[in-house]
Amino acid sequence: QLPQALQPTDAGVSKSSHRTGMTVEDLKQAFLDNLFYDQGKFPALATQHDYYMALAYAVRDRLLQRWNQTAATYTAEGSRTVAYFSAEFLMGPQLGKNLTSLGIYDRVRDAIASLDLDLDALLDEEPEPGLGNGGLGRLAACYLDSLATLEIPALGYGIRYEFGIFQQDLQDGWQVEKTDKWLRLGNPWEIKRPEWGVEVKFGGHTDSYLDQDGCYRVRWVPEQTVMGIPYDTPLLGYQTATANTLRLWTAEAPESFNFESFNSGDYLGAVYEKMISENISKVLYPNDDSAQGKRLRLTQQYFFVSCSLRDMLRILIGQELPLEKFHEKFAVQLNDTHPAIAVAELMRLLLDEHHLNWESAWSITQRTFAYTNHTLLPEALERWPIDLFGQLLPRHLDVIYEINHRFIDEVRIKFPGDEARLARLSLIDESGERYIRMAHLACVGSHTINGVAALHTELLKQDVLQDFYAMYPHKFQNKTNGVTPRRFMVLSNAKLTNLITEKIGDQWVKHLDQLQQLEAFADDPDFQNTWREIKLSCKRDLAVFIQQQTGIVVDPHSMFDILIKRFHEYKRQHLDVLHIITLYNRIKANPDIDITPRTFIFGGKAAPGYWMAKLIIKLINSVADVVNRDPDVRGRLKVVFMKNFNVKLAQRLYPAADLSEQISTAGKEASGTGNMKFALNGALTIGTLDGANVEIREQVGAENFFLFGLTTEQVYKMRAEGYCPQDYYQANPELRLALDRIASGFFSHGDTEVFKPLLDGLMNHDPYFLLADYQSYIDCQKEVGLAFKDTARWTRMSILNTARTGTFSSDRAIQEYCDDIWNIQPVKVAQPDDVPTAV
Ligand code: GL9
Repeated sequence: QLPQALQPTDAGVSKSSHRTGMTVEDLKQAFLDNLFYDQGKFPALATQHDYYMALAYAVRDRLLQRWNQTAATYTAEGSRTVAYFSAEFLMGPQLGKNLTSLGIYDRVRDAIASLDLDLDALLDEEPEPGLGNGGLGRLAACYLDSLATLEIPALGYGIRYEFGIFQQDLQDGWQVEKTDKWLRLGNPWEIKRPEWGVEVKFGGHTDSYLDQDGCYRVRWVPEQTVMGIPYDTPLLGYQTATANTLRLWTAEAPESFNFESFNSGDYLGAVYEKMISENISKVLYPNDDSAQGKRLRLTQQYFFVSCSLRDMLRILIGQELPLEKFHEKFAVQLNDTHPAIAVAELMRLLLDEHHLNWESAWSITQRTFAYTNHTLLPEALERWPIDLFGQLLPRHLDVIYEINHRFIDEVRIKFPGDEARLARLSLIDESGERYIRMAHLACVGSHTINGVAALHTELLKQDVLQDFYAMYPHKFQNKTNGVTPRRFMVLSNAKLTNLITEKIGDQWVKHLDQLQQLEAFADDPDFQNTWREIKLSCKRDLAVFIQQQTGIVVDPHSMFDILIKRFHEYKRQHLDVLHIITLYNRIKANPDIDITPRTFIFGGKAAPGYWMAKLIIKLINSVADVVNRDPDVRGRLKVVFMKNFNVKLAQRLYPAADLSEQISTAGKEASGTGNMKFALNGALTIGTLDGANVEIREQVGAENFFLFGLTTEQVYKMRAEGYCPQDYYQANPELRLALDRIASGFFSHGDTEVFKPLLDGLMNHDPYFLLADYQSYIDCQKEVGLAFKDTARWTRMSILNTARTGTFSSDRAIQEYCDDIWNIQPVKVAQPDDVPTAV
């Protein structure tokens, strides 16, 4: 029951009519009013973007009604809340998503059509909020969708980067980066909350003093202050009234920042300071799976973590709860180590600002945080040079030393006399230049540590975090990743969604396991036909788009063989290229050879400083140029690189895929989530036993999955015994021909230098075992080609892939986090219609 003061939330607010009404007429009227009153336009002057904004605001009004209701409910009930801390949230466009959640997609289409406008064109106007690099940021977005859909009180906390992930362009086949000005035309989904701004301090030094009670205390005397200003975006669950909040922080100069310099005439100095402050939230670091150790990056991490913890304390105190209940009110999930500084910051806040003793503060801290590890790559483990860290956060350095001191004592008791172990476990790396190890801080400061796929969690326990596993075995859990079927099926694949709903009803959208019911139709010829027609129709849509974007004509009847993900050597996009070249060479040797026609589609960005990844992009485009033009190929092979891969583009690609390429070196990909999106949309996977591929194969059945390549154990063994890629080159004529063709300049207008670094790397080191896995991949691809020709078999496999991937819903993953890590229950929010209306 809501207390009187909060009931109802919309007392005095104009309701029904077009402000919140859900009829086609209401929606149309809201749209027209917004165009006039918010955009200040009438049709003769309005742009497509004005129309998009008018519609977005109409939709937002409906969200706000539910959002206020949700906030009132949570406040009244003092609900336990998940705080998901993440430096990245790759949300994707919001308009379509919100129409789906509200269940008004078709009505809005009609309302818009009745004005002779096209909803698809308006949806296309929305710029992508690209506040993430890839899998890790998109996972955070899927999890927020599931949290709201499962009616779990939750806040996403992160950074409102002014420039998100760069836009990728191609020049002469090379990647070039352009800044992403996603906020240029305004963001209708966010609400600025300056009244909840907080101050964040940096730099300076610490000193000690005796307080009034004669207690020895430490105080931080910082040098610089910036303001963190929150911007809130409502996130509505799928056909629930629960609208949670994504709260992203922008850095601003504090109001009083420049009075002295300003008054002393140093106007430029004052403006400079403002500029420095605003730099903090200016741009997303575009590195995926690698850490750089840059000062601004640590500043960003501390900035958003400090803002968020202060915000949570405000909420706690506002609800008149004592500090000792912080961990009862909030469960904080650390999305990788990017927010791990939160462990030290919460300690500092409790000790220095709220005067708790160490034991109480530490107990609260450890019971608050849980940490998700997302990578096995050593280069991705964040470490901060002590000097840099101490300059920026001197007080936190003290706190970390003290945490370490107590932790090392604990280790000493458990493993007496094991000095090497102490050095390995220490929060401080002292093997050379001294560093703070953020993963160690996260492990010590959290009650639970989880990996993101079964294999990944095992490898964490045996390898990367084995000493922590020995120390705290009870802390380790697996939480296999999941993806939201709302965005990656309902919103992006309406045709398949409708077919499935016709067959098994609509409950599968929230209970994805129910897709199992499709198994009954896997061999039904009528169902198979419809299934095939839908896939073909999705491929036709994509073919049109490909032609618009690239000028390349592709055949929708050919196999759409898709590899989309960030570019990285371990993901082995170049292995796919070796397959293309091998097929091409076979055609050149025997132009009448019978091969299954394929369209190879690539997409993905390379980190701007990752030269080898950029060279692989260039290679794909170079091979594409030759293969696509060669008349001998007779259209049997097409190679397409779709530039600027992002959520928007991804939504066009998954539904049209026949084959999903998941070909990383075993033991390198923590999970992958694209693999799940493909399988859900009925694509078959060719993949290694890596990440979640292992579990996907278990679910869909080995006979419905194309497996190739070395296992993790075999890779480890080969590495230990000394791997010689040259041997494979010498022994395999097709492999040799493929590599020689690249080296000869065949794909580079005679230039024999350009791909040399790539080839030298493969021939001499090949750390990702391409040459070792080549033949197995080629053989497996042959199986794929044959299977595709057997349409009944292929369709059956495709149906079974969709039917058996329900477990990869992010709802399943989030339910496990709720039960096993957060200990949190849903809170029912009343639907607007159930709410008593104000008179
Ligand atoms: C990643 C892993 O590499 C993926 O295998 C995993 O699926 C996701 C989500 O758990 O996390 N870790 C990581 O640093 N990135 C991942 O994708 N990087 C990016 O965000 C691109």
